[in-house]
Amino acid sequence: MNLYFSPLACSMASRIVLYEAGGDADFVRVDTKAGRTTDGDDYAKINPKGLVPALRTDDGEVLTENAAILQYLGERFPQSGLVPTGFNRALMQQWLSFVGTELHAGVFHPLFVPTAGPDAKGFAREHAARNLAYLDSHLDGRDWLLDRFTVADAYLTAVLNWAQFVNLDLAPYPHVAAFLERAKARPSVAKAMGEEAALARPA
Ligand SMILES: N[C@@H](CCC(=O)N[C@@H](CS)C(=O)NCC(=O)O)C(=O)O
Repeated sequence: MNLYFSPLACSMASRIVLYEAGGDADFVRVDTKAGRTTDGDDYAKINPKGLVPALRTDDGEVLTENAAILQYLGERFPQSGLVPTGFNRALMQQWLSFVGTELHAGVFHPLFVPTAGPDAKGFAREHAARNLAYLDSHLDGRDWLLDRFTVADAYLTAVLNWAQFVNLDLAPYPHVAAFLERAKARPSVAKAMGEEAALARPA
């Protein structure tokens, strides 16, 4: 299995899930700007959208989109309990969707992208205030999004970790900030973040 990733990008959620589950993969770094893997392969032939993550399964199939990859990985290691069953599974999908649309695409994407102007960035910060307040109230009295750590928490961890890079203060959302610290204390997250931070640092 190959996981195509860029350091500290959303693809880190899949690395966290693999470490949580005790799974293994070949991690293939992608320079998304150049459209190449570090092996020199044309990434457009792997994921025509040019984005990480992408996963090549042991059967040679390619899967893209965080929500799909995370669920696939969680189910591949059912003993991990990272994908719940029954109604909790639907709740987990609800949170995957919230993280992917309201936070990743709605807040952090416009804050990161240099071509998003002041209006777009202002909208993103308003969107952040509304959605982080909602998340904060949900996390009041809870450790994780559901009653245990799931793949949705791995995605939320990767996304919230970007707040430091876009000057988004989490202090007004103490339960969100506490979630991030709790997640960082998990061995899987500490390992994934440590490895990817080292790769992101200029040599
Ligand atoms: N909808 C996609 C979004 C993936 C995405 O935005 N990936 C970012 C990294 S977090 C990326 O590859 N950006 C590179 C670029 O825009 O050139 C998913 O959920 O997988």
